[in-house]
Amino acid sequence: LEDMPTERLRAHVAAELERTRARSALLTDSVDETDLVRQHSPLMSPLVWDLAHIGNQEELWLVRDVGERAPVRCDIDELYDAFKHPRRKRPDLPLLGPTEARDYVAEVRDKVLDILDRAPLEGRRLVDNAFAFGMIVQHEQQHDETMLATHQLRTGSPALDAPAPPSAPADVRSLPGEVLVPGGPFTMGTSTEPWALDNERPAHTVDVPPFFLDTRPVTNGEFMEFLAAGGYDDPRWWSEQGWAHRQRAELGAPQFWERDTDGTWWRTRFGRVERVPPQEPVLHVCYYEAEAYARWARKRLPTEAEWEKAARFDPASGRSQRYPWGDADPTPEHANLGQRHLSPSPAGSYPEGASPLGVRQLIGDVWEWTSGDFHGYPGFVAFPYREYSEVFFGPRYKVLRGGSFGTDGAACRGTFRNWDFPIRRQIFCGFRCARDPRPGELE
Ligand code: AVJ
Ligand code: FE
Repeated sequence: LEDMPTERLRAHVAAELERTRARSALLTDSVDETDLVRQHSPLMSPLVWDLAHIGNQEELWLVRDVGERAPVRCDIDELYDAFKHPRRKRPDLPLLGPTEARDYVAEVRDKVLDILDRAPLEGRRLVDNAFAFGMIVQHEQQHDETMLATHQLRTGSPALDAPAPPSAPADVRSLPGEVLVPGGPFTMGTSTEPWALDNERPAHTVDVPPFFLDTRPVTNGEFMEFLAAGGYDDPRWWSEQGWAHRQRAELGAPQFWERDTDGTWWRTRFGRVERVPPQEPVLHVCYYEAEAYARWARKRLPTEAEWEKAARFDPASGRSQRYPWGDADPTPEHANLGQRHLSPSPAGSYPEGASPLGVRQLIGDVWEWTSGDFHGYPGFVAFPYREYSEVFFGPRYKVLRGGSFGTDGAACRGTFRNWDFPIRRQIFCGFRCARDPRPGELE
């Protein structure tokens, strides 16, 4: 992107805006008006709020700021300010209705495409403008994933459809369960990735001691073994906070799972009930469930630096790559991204997306819980506004890495950081395990 001539950059941004809007339209046109304005869970906004919020952010940053144009609507900013109203209160607001919201986002978009044609994109001011467009594309894609999570929580007949992901590649059986990531420094974060958000910056050196990392995310089948071993009833495996939450929330299985009288596990996904597929990465577990499984398996969750080193560091060159497979943008052969499928792919998929050390599915499929709290890197500078990341820094949030099948490729890379409360599981979250070398194991 940084080397693209201006006209190609404009065409690229226009195409990304259009592609993203097509997905937002599908997520909001596939349900009826009642479902658009209804709250499907107190954790989520009504879909019609997300839609107008996408348009409002685009208006604030591109129409008013970059374009220096008059407001499209100056009366609704407060309604769509995520910091003014918690999600659970949003259905009670005098929101734009479905038709009004669609007209609003279309009007904003017309102005934005005109601004994109005229605004300078090069030089100092230009770099900022190009970033503002990239930020807005990613913002809409993030809300598309949030809306997909709302679809998962919605009850009623299925609204979305997509082809099943390809079955596991033939070499899965010979894939080692874990790899050794050698100790030593690597470059974490980025100062050059053009669309990287403030919390991914700047690039800095981190020394990571040697550790083992699973080559695949933990599967449903493995998680069922934890269940069958009584893992949810044994406080030994849970942290103190985790056990307190497990008790309070009466956790007994991943969200959306149900066991029939034969003991078979079923799950509801996007309105369809199916047997839990054992080879698929486990989904919809909170941080505490992931932590308990890992302890039961005599492993642990990776730190954020470990995860990123495994995902980016190439021991041959000593360099950190943009993605596990190199620097090329993701293709369907690399990773399950972009809501192409409505589920993760079987564990061990995407050999072409493997890291230099042979770790698979670091990008796509399921967001992976890390043990890291969400903090700014050394030298962090809030950009373009404190509310994007900085106000969330601290021990309340855990970092998730790698994106899910619901994350778009343009909003996901080796440096990308997502964060959420450790009790959340309605997002498309799973995990993989790491461990320290055993005494003498590396001699
Ligand atoms: C990065 C997913 C935690 O949804 O709160 C959307 C993304 N920021 N609008 C969120 C975001 C502002 C953010 N997450
Ligand atoms: Fe937002």
